[in-house]
Amino acid sequence: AAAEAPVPRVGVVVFLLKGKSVLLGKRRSSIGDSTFALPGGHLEFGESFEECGARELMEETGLGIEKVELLTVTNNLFLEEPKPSHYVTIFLRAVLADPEQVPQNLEPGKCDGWDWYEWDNLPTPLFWPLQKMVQEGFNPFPICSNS
Ligand code: 8DG
Ligand code: MG
Ligand code: MG
Repeated sequence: AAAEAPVPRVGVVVFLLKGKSVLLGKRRSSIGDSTFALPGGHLEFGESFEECGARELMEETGLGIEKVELLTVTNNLFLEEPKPSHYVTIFLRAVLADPEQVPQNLEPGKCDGWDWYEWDNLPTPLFWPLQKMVQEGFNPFPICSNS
């Protein structure tokens, strides 16, 4: 059979916010290997963005999330990869359902481990779709009038 023509896919990723920090993990993937990225994955047939974000968080970190909100969308072409790909990436934010809960690395083949990083002191290198947003001044935290 002929090779499938490539099509854009939908990625759903989550800025999980805790204090001034976000949850990041170093990727183990042909796309963005060894860069720090948000938890998330592929939108499945019939899912809402919020359902997908909560499912991926649970699968990858064991964390339950709440107050899931849509922030923005970016269009990302990964043409340099062995298998060129195109993602429409949906960025959500959320907070921990239980503030005491600790992330687990439930997919060690895909991630070196999860940790909290202060927004003003992010690790390098960031996965480039995230790096680009940071460079453009994007901030996932809710606006706080008394800071
Ligand atoms: P799945 O099988 O669990 O559904 O997918 P996954 O293995 O968890 O997929 P993923 O690569 O983590 O996420 C899907 C795509 O989303 C990824 O290949 C490219 C896009 N994406 C971005 N930015 C980010 C990000 O910060 N984190 C993650 N995880 N994916 C991102 O454009
Ligand atoms: Mg996943
Ligand atoms: Mg993932």
